Amino acid sequence: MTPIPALPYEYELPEQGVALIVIDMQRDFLEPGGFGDALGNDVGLLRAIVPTLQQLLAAFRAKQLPIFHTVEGHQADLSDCPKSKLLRGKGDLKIGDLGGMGRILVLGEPGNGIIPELAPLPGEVVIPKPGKGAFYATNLASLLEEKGITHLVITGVTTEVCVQTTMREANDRGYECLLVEDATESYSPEFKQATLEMVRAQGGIIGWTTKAEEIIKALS
Ligand code: C5J
Repeated sequence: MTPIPALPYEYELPEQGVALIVIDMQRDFLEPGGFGDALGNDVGLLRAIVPTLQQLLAAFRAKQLPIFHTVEGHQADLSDCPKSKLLRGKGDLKIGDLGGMGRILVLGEPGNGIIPELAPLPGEVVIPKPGKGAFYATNLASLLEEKGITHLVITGVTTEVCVQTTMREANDRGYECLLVEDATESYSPEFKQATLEMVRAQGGIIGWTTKAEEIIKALS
């Protein structure tokens, strides 16, 4: 174990049994014409974390530690999209409609692809997920168990939606979760800040937060 500076106190990073989780760095959320854009967000804001994520990916790859990418998306017939999610919001474009990058939030469409700068390498798992949390209706739990993972380094977008939901799901399942402050982003800076604070409140009720450089230093 390597203790690394974190909040609310040091996080013990193991040499094995740790995985990097990269949540929903897909064109749907980062580029014009996708789901994030359809909901009225400034999608350019999320690009700030791309260089940091590239560094984290390189550090995990160098140590041959497991990496899991997720993408939020639905089957083409939308059979895995609850009506509540389908009908939510008052935008012009809804899930399944044809947007600027194919059908919005549908698996396999151009907009559903991970941005090229963060493209998964062969051997890295990409988990399609119909919900906000990466454990809901996916095989993530069994894959983590197979690999003996106990510690999760969590990154991606958006901090207060899919990232936070996944971290809460993981925490309830007993994982030691570390959220990387400069490798997660939100369309709303105040929501990001609030999420970081609520995760590490009450002695780390959901887990820890730290900066990417602390993890990279510990791994190198
Ligand atoms: C959202 C996500 N915000 N990846 N998805 O709908 O956070």
